[in-house]
Amino acid sequence: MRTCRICDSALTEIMSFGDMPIANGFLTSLEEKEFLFPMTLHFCSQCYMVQLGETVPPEAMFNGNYQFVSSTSKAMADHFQGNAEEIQTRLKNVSDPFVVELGCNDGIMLKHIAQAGIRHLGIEPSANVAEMAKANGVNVSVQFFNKATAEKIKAEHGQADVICGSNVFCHIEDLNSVFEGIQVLLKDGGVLFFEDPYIYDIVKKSSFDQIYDEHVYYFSGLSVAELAKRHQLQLVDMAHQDVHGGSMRYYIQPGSQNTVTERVVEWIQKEEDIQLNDTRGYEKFKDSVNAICRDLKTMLEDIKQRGDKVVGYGATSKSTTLLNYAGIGHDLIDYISDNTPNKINKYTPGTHIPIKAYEEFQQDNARHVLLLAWNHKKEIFAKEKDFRASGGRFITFFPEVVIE
Ligand code: DWN
Repeated sequence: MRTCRICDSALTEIMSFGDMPIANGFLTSLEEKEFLFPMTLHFCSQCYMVQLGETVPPEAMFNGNYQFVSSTSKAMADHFQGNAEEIQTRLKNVSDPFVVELGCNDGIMLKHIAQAGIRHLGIEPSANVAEMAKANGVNVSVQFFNKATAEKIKAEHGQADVICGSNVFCHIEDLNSVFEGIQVLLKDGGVLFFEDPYIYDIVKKSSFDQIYDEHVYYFSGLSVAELAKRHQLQLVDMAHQDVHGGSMRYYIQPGSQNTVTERVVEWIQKEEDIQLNDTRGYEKFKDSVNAICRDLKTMLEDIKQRGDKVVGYGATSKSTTLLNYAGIGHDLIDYISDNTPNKINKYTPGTHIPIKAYEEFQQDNARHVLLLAWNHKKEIFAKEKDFRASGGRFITFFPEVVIE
């Protein structure tokens, strides 16, 4: 029997996806042997945490060869600049503040804090992206964060006024140890805020591609409030973010007597309305996921049978789940265009679809494009308005398969 990583209670399986490769494990050669793991999604009825059944050792995912860099999207760059501005406003009246970001990636947010002359430290376990952050003027320490590292940072720099992390907390299996570290490092009156894909959006849209090896947890207000409480911290605010297909930012402070905003009450009510505090809330998820996969595959097969080709747009981590679970391979997708230099000329994990530079897509006459980076739709549709105006079509698939 599997038990909850947060509270040790028994877990209930929501869905099984079969064997999956590492989502960011893009292959340089088809001869490479791939690491596979049985991917399942579970729910804890005690602390409401949705989580993977089996996980992959972090060193196999976040190492010197990590392929995802945050700064490939203009919208995300703007989003993180907004985060940095919010931090600066919060710290306006604090003398000599100290900001710590967990998983600072290429410094997309922290570089603004550095430019404002604020004392800061990025903690980033993937050495290659940490180098990019350094090049962006950010102070970075290449390590995983836990109680022991928090003690060291505190001894060297003092406690932090702000600790933050975007799309990081859901990646860390031993979240209790991270929260123990936060208890050590966060000043009284300081704030921890983090954002990650929101299980409410995932269930509402059936956007199951957010589920992959790197994402151990799928948070809700319900589960984050419980997690915070275990560590003498309190969930005080929630702010929904229109990024990564629907994310939630959670604000947490030390103690239990802080002012809690109306937004927390409202969001938790919405979560309870769709029963995210009960296994029943997840029952229909599997059926809608399977229906989307069936419809999508049928549509791609029809296009192929007509003699047309389909290419993919955005070799995302997410698409590893979509393509592998739906059984969509090189027979249905000619190639995937991506603007990340280190993904070009590689192959997608498990499905072995070649990844090509965006310039090749621009010179191509492909008329059907599977929008794998669907979370960047607004930005991509703006960029590809000529393609669409000349009859090119995008296929999107959440909450249902459509051509637009
Ligand atoms: O949590 C995570 C999130 C935040 O980022 C990670 N575990 C890894 C990563 O997930 P992802 O790979 O699914 O993220 P994106 O941002 O959806 O990836 C977009 C991909 O599409 C990148 O490879 C860049 C590419 N892209 C492109 O080729 N043209 C993106 C845009 C906006 C474009 O115009």
